[in-house]
Amino acid sequence: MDSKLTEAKRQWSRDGRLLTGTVGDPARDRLPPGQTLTTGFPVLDLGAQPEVGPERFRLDIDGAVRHPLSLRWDALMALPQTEMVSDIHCVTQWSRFDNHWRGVAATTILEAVRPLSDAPYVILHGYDGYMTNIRLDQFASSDVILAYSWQGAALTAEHGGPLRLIVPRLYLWKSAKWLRRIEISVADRSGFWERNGYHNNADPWLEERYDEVEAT
Ligand SMILES: Nc1nc2c(c(=O)[nH]1)N[C@H]1C(S)=C(S)[C@@H](COP(=O)(O)O)O[C@H]1N2
Ligand SMILES: [Mo]
Repeated sequence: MDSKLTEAKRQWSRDGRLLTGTVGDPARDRLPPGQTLTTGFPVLDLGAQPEVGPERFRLDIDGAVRHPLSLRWDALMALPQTEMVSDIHCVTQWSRFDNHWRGVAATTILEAVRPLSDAPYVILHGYDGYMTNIRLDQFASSDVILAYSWQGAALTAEHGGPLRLIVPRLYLWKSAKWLRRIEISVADRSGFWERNGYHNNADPWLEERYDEVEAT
């Protein structure tokens, strides 16, 4: 999956592009450093938007867990449902406030599968082959949701429908679209953008856009 896009992004990473060199404070500001507010909802992905109808849909939650699950759409809907409102921040510098999501809380999933105590990482897999990694404590945050609805309507395929993850406290590349598998893992493993120069941790308030790059 190498391309002009990933080469350009690796160059940005080497150059430290977009870095302002400031640290944001979520208690004081709503917009993280270097971000611009948008009211639209740009679409960003690797270009292959898979069609995942309810028949084909499966969500596996497996790896280092006591009770692995392979959920069909109906089984997912039978879990407790919730609604959340959050701001999202994309590394390409747009942020969007007050996104209303409906779905299943990540904490609900974790209660069902029960991760083993020595497994502190989560690897997220999309139907398009996309992968990204976060820590289990980040995934277990009460604002993380497996979302199938945005602003009161079914999540569109271009934004990751039928089901995507939303991790509002991290840059949006950590929020896997077309969610296929949640793998609880003993070891950390870099995902697609993490291997292409993006920061492993992705905290927008610390401007963790790129790996090992100092702001200039
Ligand atoms: N499965 C999958 N998830 C993905 C991506 C992708 O290519 N495939 N791109 C990521 C990136 S880089 C971004 S910025 C956000 C964009 O989400 P949006 O298109 O809804 O704005 O999705 C993330 N999740
Ligand atoms: Mo992105």
